[in-house]
Amino acid sequence: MIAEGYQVWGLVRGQANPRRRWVSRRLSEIRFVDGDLMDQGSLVSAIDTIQPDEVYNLGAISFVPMSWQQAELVTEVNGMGVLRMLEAIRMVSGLSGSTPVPSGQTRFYQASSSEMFGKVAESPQSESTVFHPRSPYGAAKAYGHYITRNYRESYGLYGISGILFNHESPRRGTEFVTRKISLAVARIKLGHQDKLYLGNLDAVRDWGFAGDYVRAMHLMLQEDEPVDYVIGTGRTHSIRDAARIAFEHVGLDWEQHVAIDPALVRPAEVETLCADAGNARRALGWAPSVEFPDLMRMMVDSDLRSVSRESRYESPELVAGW
Ligand code: G4F
Repeated sequence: MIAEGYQVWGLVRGQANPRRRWVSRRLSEIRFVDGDLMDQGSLVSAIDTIQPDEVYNLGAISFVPMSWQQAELVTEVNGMGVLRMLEAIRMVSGLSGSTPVPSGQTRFYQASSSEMFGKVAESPQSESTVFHPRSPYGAAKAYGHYITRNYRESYGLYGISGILFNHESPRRGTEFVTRKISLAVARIKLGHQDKLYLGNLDAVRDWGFAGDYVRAMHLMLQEDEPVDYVIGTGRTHSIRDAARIAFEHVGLDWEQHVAIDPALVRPAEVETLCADAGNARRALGWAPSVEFPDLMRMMVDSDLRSVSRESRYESPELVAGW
């Protein structure tokens, strides 16, 4: 976005948030505004201060297992937080539903999720597939999806939802399965760890490269009319495949190192996800550029470099057992 000439602002929650420093060190052009998806007034103030052309709501508690432990909090942030952001844009833009929509209004992108499909009604999943969420996280995301559509229909607000399937990169949090595997493979290869504990190896996901998915989000908001799109590769792999590819990349046999921890199996699992992103391909000209085996290898290589640099590289999440 910065390369395209945008002035980018980040909404920062909480006092002395360490991510602010992390982002500033890498992208000094980014400016920050304080705000919290749990606090309506702070969002109105942020939108009023910046008067943004485009708002990307990627703010969420994104780790699905957390949503069984703190269901109310996840619902507040991931569901009600979307409503609060829409209200902030509506109020500052003066959208009432009965007066004409002003030109040059703020455009809103909501990060919807393939978790909404949950116990899938059909395969692959497209924009018209019915939702059956399997977690409080998925249910909250479904609310965010529908309320975005409702503000579009009620107030003429330019709001869209991108239904993104799993997207990964070397920056992925170490609690998510691809990065948990890539970091463990690097640590095992370099002699810092022996076993990798995982949950359900049979779950199947449609994984893509996060950089491609960010490009899709931007493309969606440039359309004349607001339309929701599914974004994914249409290719699937199991957790077992992901582990095999990652261990093979460093010349190790995954079966020698992977063990099952039943505590990591979820109360209700999303067994399989596979995207039909045909509409995005046709309307936006979007296509993924990285195949999943190459993505896993990219993540393992990055973690090999990190672990070699900091020989005791250990993430708090791994220490906590996730
Ligand atoms: O990597 P995961 O934790 O991602 P999950 O639950 O699919 O959610 C991610 O993608 C969603 C889009 O579909 C986003 F909305 C969401 O915010 C997040 O980014 O788990 C993937 C699969 C699951 O089926 C899980 O049961 O991997 C399985 N798995 C098996 N063992 C494990 C583990 N997942 C984790 N995190 N850790 C394990 O040890």
